[in-house]
Amino acid sequence: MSETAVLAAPNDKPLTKNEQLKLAIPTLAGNLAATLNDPAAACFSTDDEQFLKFHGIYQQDDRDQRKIAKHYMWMIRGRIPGGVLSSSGYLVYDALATKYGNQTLRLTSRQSIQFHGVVKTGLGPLMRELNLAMMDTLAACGDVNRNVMAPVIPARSTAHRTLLADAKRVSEALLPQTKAYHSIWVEGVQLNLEDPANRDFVDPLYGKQYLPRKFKVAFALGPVNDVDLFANCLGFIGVEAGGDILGYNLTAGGGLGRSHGNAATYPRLADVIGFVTPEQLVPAARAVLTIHRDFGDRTDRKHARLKYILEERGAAWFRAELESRLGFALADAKPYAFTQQGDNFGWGDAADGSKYLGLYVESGRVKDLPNYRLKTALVAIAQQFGPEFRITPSQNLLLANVRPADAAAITALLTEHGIPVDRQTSALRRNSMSCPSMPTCGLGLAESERYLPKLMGELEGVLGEIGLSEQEIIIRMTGCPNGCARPYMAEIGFVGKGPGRYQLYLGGNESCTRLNRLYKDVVKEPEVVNELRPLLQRFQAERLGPERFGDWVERVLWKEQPATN
Ligand code: SRM
Ligand code: SF4
Repeated sequence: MSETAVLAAPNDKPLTKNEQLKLAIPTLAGNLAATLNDPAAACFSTDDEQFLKFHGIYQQDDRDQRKIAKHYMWMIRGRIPGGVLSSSGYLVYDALATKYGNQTLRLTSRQSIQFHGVVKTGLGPLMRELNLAMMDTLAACGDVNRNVMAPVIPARSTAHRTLLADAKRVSEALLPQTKAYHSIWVEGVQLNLEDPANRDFVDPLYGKQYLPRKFKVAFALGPVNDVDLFANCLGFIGVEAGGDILGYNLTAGGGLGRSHGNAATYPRLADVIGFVTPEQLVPAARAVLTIHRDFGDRTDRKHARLKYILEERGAAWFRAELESRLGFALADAKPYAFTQQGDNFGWGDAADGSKYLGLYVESGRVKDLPNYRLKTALVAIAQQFGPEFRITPSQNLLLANVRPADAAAITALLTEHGIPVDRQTSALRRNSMSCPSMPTCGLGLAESERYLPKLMGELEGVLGEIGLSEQEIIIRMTGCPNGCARPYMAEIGFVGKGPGRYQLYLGGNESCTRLNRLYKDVVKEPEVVNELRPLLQRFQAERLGPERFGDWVERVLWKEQPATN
């Protein structure tokens, strides 16, 4: 089958509005450059909002100010495969956030960086300057492949280096080819939509309609599942031989987004499909993407992710379809094991003799506080020592390729700026994540990034009372059920239901290979700690040896009280 074939919609329902937009303007140019260049236009049209996403941009408004007036601002997300930036690249991000954004950089749960609070006059210059520095935001959002994730730890260097290079190869191979991105953001020119070359443009991989929905790829290497591999549409688990990568177990059909009150939407873990060699990697990635393209539901965006194809047609059907597109049979998956998730903090030694430093960044928000000047410190480190910046899948930072002779000076610089290197934060915070939600996210129902630190303080108090201060528990919070900080994989997950109200999910595991389950449908903010205290007390009393909280929930709590989902 040709790479660009699009099968008929699986039912007779009309195509969604987004599908019609993509068909009408397959270059994804919309009217973006014209609006950008028009000082009288306060914002982009609702149609253009959809096109903006393919360029890595979201039109937002400040939700704190909604009652007074709609205050438009833009969020811009970088494409940073594997989360790796050079020091000079990082300095560009920092300078642009300072000049055009809200003075913060937001490290994301997919190893990217977001600018928040960019005003319209800053949007064009920011995009141009980022691109002129040879970085881009193409396909960081939209119905295309998103930022490709890869492990950050350079400790076992050969295999990790290969993995990262392969992640970049896949990222490049899945990029859309439209020339609109360059035309709008670098040249500032509106594409002529009537020109047949633009009107009839067909992307060689995505076709005229792109994907029915977003598509996500991650690479992982056991025993560390730091990327939450099974939450991705397509995953590659590195299989090592002789210290390098022999090939990959291919996984498909993971995804977390759901909607309140819609049981037809649910989080799902990916299935392990088979094994591919490094040469088969890119063809396999493209073929999986085309299965999503051709079989995904284009009539209902809530049902359009690849995970629903896997759930409804099954892994055996999927493997046969993939093999038929590839023209060869896949080998069976090879043994693999994940035992842990999460980041390394403090100094570590890489196999090539260099050092790396893991830094905790609360909710991924790089900013300066009076006694904690992380933003300034990172700029100084980039300028003086030039390490590689690696954004972790848990919204933290790893400075890599540090010369051993520089380590002491970097520690001193951080200490001067109020940032400890040894004991950076509590065991609880080290394992936490939250999504941005208010005031930038238009979909947020409850606070997340602005509430989690307070809740963490309260829970640290409870754990201290019952003698568990050093206990690691993976806690994640999101302001709505879309799942951006992957709360459904956490040992304790909070999912916003409305202002000050959260669903409480319990029972994920240390390696983030198990979905948690709903424990309470509504917990009000003041009750969260009282809800958890007795459970944590019982966990302390009943745990078997070093058993984790999530495993205790699975072994004991779910036996007594069947989960509601
Ligand atoms: Fe997300 C939409 C932020 C990772 C599932 N996500 C959004 C938007 C763009 C809101 C919107 O559509 O208007 C959020 C912007 C908020 C803001 O103000 O910045 C947003 N998502 C994020 C980030 C920044 C959260 C973070 O704390 O880091 C992450 C950016 C990742 C990146 O760099 O590419 C982010 N989003 C995720 C993840 C986690 C992952 O991919 O590993 C998920 C769950 C996994 C998945 O996709 O199934 C996720 N985001 C969603 C969904 C639900 C999709 C679905 O299938 O239902 C939406 C809503 C949508 O797409 O309609 C969404
Ligand atoms: Fe927004 Fe919901 Fe994602 Fe949080 S989980 S960033 S509230 S879409």
